[in-house]
Amino acid sequence: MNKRIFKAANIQEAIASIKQELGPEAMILSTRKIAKKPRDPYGQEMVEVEAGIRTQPPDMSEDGDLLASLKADIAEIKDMVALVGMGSGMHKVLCHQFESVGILASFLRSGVSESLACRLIEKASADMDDTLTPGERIRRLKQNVMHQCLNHLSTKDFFRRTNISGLPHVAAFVGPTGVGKTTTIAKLAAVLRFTRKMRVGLVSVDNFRVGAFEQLKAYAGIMGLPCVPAFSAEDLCCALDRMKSMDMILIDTAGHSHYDKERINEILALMKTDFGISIHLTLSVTAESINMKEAAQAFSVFTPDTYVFTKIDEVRRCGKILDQINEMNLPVSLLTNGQKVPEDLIVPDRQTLVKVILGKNTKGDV
Ligand SMILES: Nc1nc2c(ncn2[C@@H]2O[C@H](COP(=O)(O)OP(=O)(O)O)[C@@H](O)[C@H]2O)c(=O)[nH]1
Ligand SMILES: [Mg+2]
Repeated sequence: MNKRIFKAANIQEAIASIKQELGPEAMILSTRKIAKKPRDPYGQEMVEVEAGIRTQPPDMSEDGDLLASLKADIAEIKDMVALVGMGSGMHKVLCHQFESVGILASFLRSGVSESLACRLIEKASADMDDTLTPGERIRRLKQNVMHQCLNHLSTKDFFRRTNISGLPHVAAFVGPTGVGKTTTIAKLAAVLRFTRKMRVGLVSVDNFRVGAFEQLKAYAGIMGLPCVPAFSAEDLCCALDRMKSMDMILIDTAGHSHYDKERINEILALMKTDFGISIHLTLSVTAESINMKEAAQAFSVFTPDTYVFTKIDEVRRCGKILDQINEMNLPVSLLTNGQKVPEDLIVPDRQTLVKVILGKNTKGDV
């Protein structure tokens, strides 16, 4: 047996690294928690997992496929049994709905938190028909879980031509510094202008003159779109008034730390205009779940209409999106998957979103 020790911030990350580095046949041999060092203020509790893989390839007979699938099942069950005790919710799920082992493992591998995964499975297994055969139960459970996920998630393409009122749709992007707001606006502006043939104007709202305008202006210059800065509520009203003939006006906001409540409130006050502005909360999936949650809370003062999740190309698992939507339920309007403007932009439908989150197809196959 070829054994290795993996350390990670949590069990999901450890399993993901094990599966990636040792493959699906890897077995978990032992787990332990490593307490946070009391003297290190930045230290975190970690988990240490010993995993191993057989060095000899298994004998393949005529029933090789069946054998391989049985072995994978057994390895998965061993994984899960080894994990019992790491969290109370998981323990409950495994005791009461043992057939959900594979589903739970799938969720954890996608990066969905253990507590949400357990809750979804518990809900999905409520009212299950006791007369079903084990095979049918699993199939039904998978369908129910997928149903739960789909019920949680919604998408909305906010950026269609809808100016029946004769006024442009004004959409502002808010979120922490560096998440990709300006880049996303540039991508979206290009799609709206060149694919959807809309008239598009850009405004950069900045309460601190940090030079955010230049970046947007450069993109606007390439696409031949009007672009103006606004440093006050009056500036913004003027800018929106000047762009009245547009179909869509996209507002970029200067990035601020989500801990800087004062600056966030200044931007909020600045955007209080008579134009109805839709708000799109932009969050990067590279952030840790807890930071994403805190940022979303800080920017919730804008009462956002949709989420934009950026940088999905930079992570292996996007399950945290499901956790974030569970925290604050909003439809997802856009996803971004790279730095290329305008290519790396996705206007997702629900199926695409589930696929991104769970990394799977959506026909009951969690
Ligand atoms: N990998 C990756 N990088 C991105 C994506 N979107 C934006 N970026 C990069 O993130 C950095 C910050 O982007 P920017 O638009 O200036 O962020 P802002 O501060 O929110 O406006 C830049 O280097 C972008 O190229 C994405 O979807 N994937
Ligand atoms: Mg910016």
